Amino acid sequence: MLIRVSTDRPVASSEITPRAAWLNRRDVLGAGAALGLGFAGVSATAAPTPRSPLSTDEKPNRLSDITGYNNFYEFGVGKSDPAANAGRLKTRPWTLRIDGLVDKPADYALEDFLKPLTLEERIYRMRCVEGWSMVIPWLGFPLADAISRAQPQSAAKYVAFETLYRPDEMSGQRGFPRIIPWPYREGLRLDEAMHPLTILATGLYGEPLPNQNGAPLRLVVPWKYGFKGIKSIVRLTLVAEQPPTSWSMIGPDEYGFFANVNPNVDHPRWSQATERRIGEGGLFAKRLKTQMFNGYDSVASLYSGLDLRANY
Ligand SMILES: Nc1nc2c(c(=O)[nH]1)N[C@H]1C(S)=C(S)[C@@H](COP(=O)(O)O)O[C@H]1N2
Ligand SMILES: [Mo]
Repeated sequence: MLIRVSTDRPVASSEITPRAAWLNRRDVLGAGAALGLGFAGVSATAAPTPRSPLSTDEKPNRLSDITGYNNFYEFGVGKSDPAANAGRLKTRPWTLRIDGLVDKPADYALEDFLKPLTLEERIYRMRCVEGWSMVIPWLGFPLADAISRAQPQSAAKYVAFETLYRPDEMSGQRGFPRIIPWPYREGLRLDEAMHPLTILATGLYGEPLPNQNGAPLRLVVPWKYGFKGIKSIVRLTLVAEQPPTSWSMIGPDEYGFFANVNPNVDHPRWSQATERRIGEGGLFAKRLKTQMFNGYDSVASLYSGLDLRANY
């Protein structure tokens, strides 16, 4: 695939900001100042706490890599398409529906939903099934907090997620052929969803989430391949059976439901044993060895008794 290098820099000034500087800026954000991102940021509604102990110590990617090299097919299939096209998406007002097997189904105005939550920073490795990885400083809160608020019933075993469907603002949804059946859908088993490493992100690098990264709310599951990290979420549904997902609908032999990072299971068309860290030495950079569960070993107990070759 042709890799185009984006020149679109939605947050140009902070492109190569050293960590210390953006921590300070984040404090400013916590005090309520929104930094020219076009809306009063969701991330600014709660002052973020210090960095989570769940974070990695790896050096985060540059902001320009994180915001310029994206998969978000609602805005096109090229890596720089989301940066070029996602500016049209209106992220306010935004409604999050939580329904299905819960005692308290509701349509939440996102701002109200986020107000009582404390955002924390987590620096997570992210591994795309296409063979590249990034390290991203997310701002977010445990998905478990959102799910608990709706009071799941005992019959609920999975969570189904849906992205916004709004072809007027999402050019990729107007295209032909339809790349995937919209809306984009994902799913987690309930115990995966409730795991403390699983977060809903509202920001990165201490600022509100750029549209191309899934504003205003996206899933981050660091031990799974990137496609599980559904963006611009409008609905969470608690269900009894494993829900269909976009990628397992179009390529069940290539993209399994579990999608745990596993260097021992090849994608049918390429190896999953190594990865290229975006931003380091271009195409000729030494490839890194991919770690089981992307290095997040503490999740292994979720899968005891499950054959991870058959359940990829
Ligand atoms: N709605 C939606 N969510 C999506 C995608 C998409 O096309 N649409 N792409 C997925 C894939 S394949 C990856 S690797 C990650 C990329 O997230 P990032 O652009 O924030 O790095 O988003 C995931 N979430
Ligand atoms: Mo991906």
